Amino acid sequence: MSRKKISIIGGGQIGGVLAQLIALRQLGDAVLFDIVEDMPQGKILDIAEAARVDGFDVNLVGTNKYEDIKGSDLVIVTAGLPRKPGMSRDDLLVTNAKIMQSVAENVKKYAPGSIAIIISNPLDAMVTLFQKVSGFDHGKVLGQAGVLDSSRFSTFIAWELGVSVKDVNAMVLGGHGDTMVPLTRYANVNGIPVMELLERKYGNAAKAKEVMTAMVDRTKMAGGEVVKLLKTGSAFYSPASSAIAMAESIIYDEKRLLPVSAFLKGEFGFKGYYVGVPAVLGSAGVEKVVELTLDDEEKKLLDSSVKAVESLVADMERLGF
Ligand code: A3D
Repeated sequence: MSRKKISIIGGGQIGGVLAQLIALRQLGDAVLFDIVEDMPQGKILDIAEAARVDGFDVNLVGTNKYEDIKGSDLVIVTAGLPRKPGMSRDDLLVTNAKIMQSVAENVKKYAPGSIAIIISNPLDAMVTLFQKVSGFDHGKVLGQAGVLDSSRFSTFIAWELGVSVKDVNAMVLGGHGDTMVPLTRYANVNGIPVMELLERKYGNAAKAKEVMTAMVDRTKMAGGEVVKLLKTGSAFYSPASSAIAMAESIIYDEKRLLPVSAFLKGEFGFKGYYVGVPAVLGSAGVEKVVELTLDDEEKKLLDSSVKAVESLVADMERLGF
């Protein structure tokens, strides 16, 4: 099997970590593109010079020329401003929409056969815009958010219960914003419901619920917690790792069922929007959106999360994007 070609658009904090992870895992040949002169070349040179020590052997290119992404199998887009303390993801809308428009035009021109994973915020709106401008099939454009939000939720559960995070399964659905929906009822440790384990730990249901609510709230605000500590940007290690999990499922046709921002054609009762839902990822991109039974409360939460995405997309369209 010849090596896949993966292009990263935006060589900032997330882009740099992505390039290093692709090299370390020998996931494919990587191209790191940025508009800042010499910066992607510098990062790639730095990563490439660790090849002997790390033991990887793939081609790595840093560039300011879109021509270099020609023939890419996969494109990962991180171009755009990150949040600063006090900003919401939605505050990035206008600036990042302009950037996303030019990125999508160039990916369409130079890598028309690729699958695109979008990471730039506000996530669900940026995925929508990339698909609209590129004209790519909906299943070939998807957004990374749910894998990270779910990993954050799983981490908090593992810390609370004193178990390995490897045994925690927890999913977060909905838009990538304050209205995201951590599915508490489905969260489990190797099949044992987290709520049951919390009730055993605390000996009463009310306290268990209170602890779960605190973990849900921390998950929703987890991006902001990191922004507040970093002061100069937002999370970048964990978003990069999350996109790599999606890239691996696509490149190796693993058919992993992961929560991603995928286009809905009636699933969960919604049509025409990109929203975080469980989906099977394989060599064709999003191969299937997987529905699950939601109770009334969960439906209400997902509904208001989709409404928030709808209103953001409407704002974007009103602004001419
Ligand atoms: P940062 O380190 O600023 O990198 C962004 C890069 O984009 C910079 O190097 C810019 O030079 C580059 N850039 C700007 N305009 C263009 C353009 N027109 N073409 C190509 N490159 C351009 O930010 P980051 O890497 O920390 O974050 C990147 C994006 O990801 C931001 O929008 C964040 O809000 C977002 N983000 C998303 C998540 C999710 O889970 C969805 C998590 C964390 C950050």
